[in-house]
Amino acid sequence: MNIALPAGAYEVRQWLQGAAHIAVLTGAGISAESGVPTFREAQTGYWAQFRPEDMATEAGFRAHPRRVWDWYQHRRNLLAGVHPNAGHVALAQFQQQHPGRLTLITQNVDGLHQRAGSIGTLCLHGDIFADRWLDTPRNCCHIDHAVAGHPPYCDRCGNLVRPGVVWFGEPLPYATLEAAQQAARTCELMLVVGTAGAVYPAAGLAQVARQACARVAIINPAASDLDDVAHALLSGTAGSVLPALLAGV
Ligand code: BV8
Repeated sequence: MNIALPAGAYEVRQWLQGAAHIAVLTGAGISAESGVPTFREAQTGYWAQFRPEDMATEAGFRAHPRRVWDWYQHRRNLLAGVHPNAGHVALAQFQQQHPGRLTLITQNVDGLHQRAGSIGTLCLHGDIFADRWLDTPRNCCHIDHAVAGHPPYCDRCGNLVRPGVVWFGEPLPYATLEAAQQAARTCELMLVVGTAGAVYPAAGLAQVARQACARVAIINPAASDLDDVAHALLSGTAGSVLPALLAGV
């Protein structure tokens, strides 16, 4: 294999070759090379412009529904113009070539893993393209009958439409989190790709894998809060490291 790999990658490839079950946890960084801003990077991250508690909480939405709705619409519009990158594609191709061997867990809501062809993706934080009513279960009308607005609303009961993502302070979908924890407990190797490791319980999955005696390898061009959980740190981008790492395994 003549593709440049960062230090430590050959050892991780050996772990990959020997692993019957691999878990992969991804964060916003895997979509960076698709042109999607990450959250916490100081210069360009979304949070550099906004406070998370203002934009990704129910309280923030109730306080300023238009501002939060328009921020999500801005992100949806941006996502409509981007494509999965080589990192997303490498994971999807591995899943297709090795059915059932790789469980993909993502914190991302952008849908790029699914668009790359990944199957059974465990979306811990929901889907930015899914809408739902803010107040449930008020069965006043079907969400498809919401009146257009910023945000759309029910003109009979005033319920608001909100993005179908998991905001801070909200529980993760139980079955999805359970499946992710099971994958972390039973894998021989966990790849942690493109996450600062600051958001829980998602970030805790790396520790779960480690405690279950799995090898943990991080792929990230920078340090992360999970570095001390890892057996290997591969310094590089998802779009360059994943294709080289997974090719021919
Ligand atoms: C909950 C959806 C309980 C919305 C998001 C334990 C300890 C401490 C705190 C808590 C804890 N348990 C719970 C909490 C509170 C909170 C939390 O974790 N707070 C943190 C900030 C301290 N967690 C919650 O509130 C969670 N809910 O626990 O509920 C509960 C139970 C029952 C009943 C009621 C309540 C919910 C958290 C989910 C929040 N929603 N997103 C949206 O997207 O708009 S989080 C948001 O952050 C995104 O999902 C994002 O993916 C995620 C994590 O960020 P990262 O993916 O890591 O992105 P970031 O920008 O930070 O980093 C990018 C990384 O990529 C960097 O490291 C960079 O170096 C790297 N990179 C850049 N380029 C590349 C690259 N890597 C590879 N290649 C590249 N090219």
